[in-house]
Amino acid sequence: MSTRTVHTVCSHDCPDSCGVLVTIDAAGKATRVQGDPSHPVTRGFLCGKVAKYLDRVYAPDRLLYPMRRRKGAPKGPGRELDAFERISWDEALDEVARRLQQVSDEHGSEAILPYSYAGTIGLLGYGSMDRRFFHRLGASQLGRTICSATGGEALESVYGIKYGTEPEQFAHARLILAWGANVHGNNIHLWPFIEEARRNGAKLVVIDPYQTRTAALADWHIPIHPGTDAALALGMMHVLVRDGLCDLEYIRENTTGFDRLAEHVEEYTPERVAGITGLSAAEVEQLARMYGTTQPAVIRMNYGVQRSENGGTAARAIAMLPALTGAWRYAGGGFQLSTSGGFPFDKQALERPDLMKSSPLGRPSRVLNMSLLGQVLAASEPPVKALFVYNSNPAAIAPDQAAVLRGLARPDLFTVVHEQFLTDTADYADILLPATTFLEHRDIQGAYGHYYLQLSEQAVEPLGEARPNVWLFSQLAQRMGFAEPCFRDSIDDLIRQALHEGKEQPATFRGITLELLEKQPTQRLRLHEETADGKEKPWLPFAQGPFPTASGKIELYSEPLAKRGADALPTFRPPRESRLGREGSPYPLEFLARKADNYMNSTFVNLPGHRKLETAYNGVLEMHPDDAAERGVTDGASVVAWNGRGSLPLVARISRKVGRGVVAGRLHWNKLSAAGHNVNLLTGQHLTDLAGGPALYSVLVDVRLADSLTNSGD
Ligand SMILES: Nc1nc2c(c(=O)[nH]1)N[C@H]1C(S)=C(S)[C@@H](COP(=O)(O)OP(=O)(O)OC[C@H]3O[C@@H](n4cnc5c(=O)[nH]c(N)nc54)[C@H](O)[C@@H]3O)O[C@H]1N2
Ligand SMILES: Nc1nc2c(c(=O)[nH]1)N[C@H]1C(S)=C(S)[C@@H](COP(=O)(O)OP(=O)(O)OC[C@H]3O[C@@H](n4cnc5c(=O)[nH]c(N)nc54)[C@H](O)[C@@H]3O)O[C@H]1N2
Ligand code: SF4
Ligand SMILES: [Mo]
Repeated sequence: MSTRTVHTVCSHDCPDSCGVLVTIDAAGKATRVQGDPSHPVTRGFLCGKVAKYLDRVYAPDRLLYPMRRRKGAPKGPGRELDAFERISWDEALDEVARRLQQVSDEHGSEAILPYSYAGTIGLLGYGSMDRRFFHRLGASQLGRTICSATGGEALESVYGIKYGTEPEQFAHARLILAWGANVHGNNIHLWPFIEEARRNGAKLVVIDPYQTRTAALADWHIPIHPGTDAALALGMMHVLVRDGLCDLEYIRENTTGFDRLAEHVEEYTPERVAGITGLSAAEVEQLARMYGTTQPAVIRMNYGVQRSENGGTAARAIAMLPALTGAWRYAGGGFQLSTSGGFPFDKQALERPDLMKSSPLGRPSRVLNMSLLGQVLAASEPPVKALFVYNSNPAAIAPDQAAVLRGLARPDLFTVVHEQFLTDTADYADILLPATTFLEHRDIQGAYGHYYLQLSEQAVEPLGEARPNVWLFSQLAQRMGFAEPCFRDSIDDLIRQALHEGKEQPATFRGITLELLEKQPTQRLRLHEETADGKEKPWLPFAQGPFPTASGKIELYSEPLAKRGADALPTFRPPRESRLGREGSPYPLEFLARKADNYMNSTFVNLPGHRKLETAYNGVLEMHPDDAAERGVTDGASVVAWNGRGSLPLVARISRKVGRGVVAGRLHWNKLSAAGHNVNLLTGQHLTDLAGGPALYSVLVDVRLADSLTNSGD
């Protein structure tokens, strides 16, 4: 057989979910990856991270065999693979099953905690057989809050569902606000649509405390003070109401609570908002008037906003703006945070929460918040005695790293890690299991940045003895003696269940079956109606109600939140770790513990080619010249950024990418960093105002010159 091409989907945690074509040679080896040109949104190109994906798949440091920690080898970094001995899959599965059973017998099944996030966002790899397994086991449930839960709850509180403007429609916008959204770095496939709009005269405004590539390319960059977005949105509302720029007809028909909101925003005058956000009053006016007088106007808010302590409220307030101006009526107008509400997969069938009833507990188990991993491992009742990590690298990505690492180092904690590489977390494993990449298994995938469902075919045989998540948890279920037939479901069974095949399918999935996906792997969700003459109508998700909220309207005032004692109307409160909320704190600088443009959270950091592209930022702290001068810090100086949670050695880069009072660093691997820690040494376990997310972007630090440290970050 000669070469062939297989359709796959990039499964990294990115809004774009690119279609990826993989070329396979006669020997079954992948020789090339390229963007699928027929994908209407991702249109044939890949980001720099994945364009070199074969470097990752065939990396010499891939984990290829199950391994067990050698007797006496201490947990933690420093010994690489020497700490482990190779074992067979049979031995590994037997041992894991035996140890989990033992923990369950001795401490109760809730002493077992799965820890997973979005290493793959392939539907089955992200959550299917694994969920079934832990539900049946009676393990603690994991509150998956680390990324988007806060913003998701905010959006649902206003609109009832996570829908947003289609990316294709951005081309028709006249005004685009990228609000806490690093489009160019994190969501590159939206960029060509924005450029198309700009060629037709649209303006791009970026609201971000950091001058990202997106901001540098914008018509107007507003370097807002971190955590003050709610105030800006409320100030914009003040001007919209005051100057009669609201679409009162839209508001009357579709929203509830407008009168109360209008009264509430009276106090958010441009002058007051200026004092909070760092903009001038004239800029607040200008932004509000620009937004209120331009249609179609679209807001691309990404998850940057909701990572601050009161980010849930901020996200709510920003999400309300298009409801006030009626921007939802226009093709190319509206708002996008996530499109995931477009994919009504049958989660009940996939995850089977009902299996908790058949567990030793006989009831739903407790939920432990993944953003509090440090605390959870230090103290919970019953204590966590077994941790099963997959799709995640908590040693690097979870906040308050010192606490997390203390927990992972506990000798009495039995830790399983299913991974592709020897990550910072894998260094703490008792049993280390090799996982496949998206080229090596079949899955289906929705997206959170567009409305196409795709089949990701298996392109190559698994490397070494690497195995997919579904296989692992199915095998473990057999080892544990779980008799339910669902544990023997194949990947294809799971796909059919997810699509509600054989049942009444939700309207947006109508006719989408595995069989169809095998013929045409990219399927547009059935959202669009046709006009009488056969043309397609633009899909306007919120042009009119009813809305899936309690009131059936867009909720500008939220009764459900009021009932929980939360702010029914969005109200600005400064994060405690911020310049306005710091009262008594000795740490004056706001620290942005950012993502890297050339990594995906902590993924790709181990690959030399990717690391090279990030050279300018690895181990670097960006500082405003005035903040640096005050501390005698010069460009290239070794510094320490510190707070009550830790001291992190970094190299200073004097930069106007950050404003006065803000410093920034980027995610990395601990063990490839100078002092064995990354930026999460400084982030904390304080939570956001909605859904218990991590306040990763509400962090105060101070910075001083290092005594005599040299930094080896490459
Ligand atoms: N290259 C790359 N792409 C990625 C990722 C990656 O690590 N690298 N991660 C992926 C993941 S997991 C996600 S969730 C998405 C997230 O995509 P984004 O939401 O775009 O991600 P962030 O970089 O967290 O935040 C966006 C911007 O918000 C800014 N920001 C921080 N605090 C505030 C604030 O208080 N107000 C405002 N207005 N802005 C603020 C940050 O400076 C940042 O530039 O990206 C995905 N894509
Ligand atoms: N300081 C700071 N901290 C952050 C963030 C930040 O912006 N700043 N961002 C936060 C956000 S938005 C997120 S989403 C989280 C992300 O946190 P994580 O979801 O933990 O993301 P990654 O760091 O990409 O680690 C995912 C791991 O899963 C592995 N993996 C990939 N595919 C598979 C698979 O099929 N099976 C198995 N078993 N493993 C697989 C990869 O090799 C990788 O090591 O980090 C959060 N932490
Ligand atoms: S990381 Fe995002 S942009 Fe890059 S290939 Fe994957 S889906 Fe596309
Ligand atoms: Mo994320």
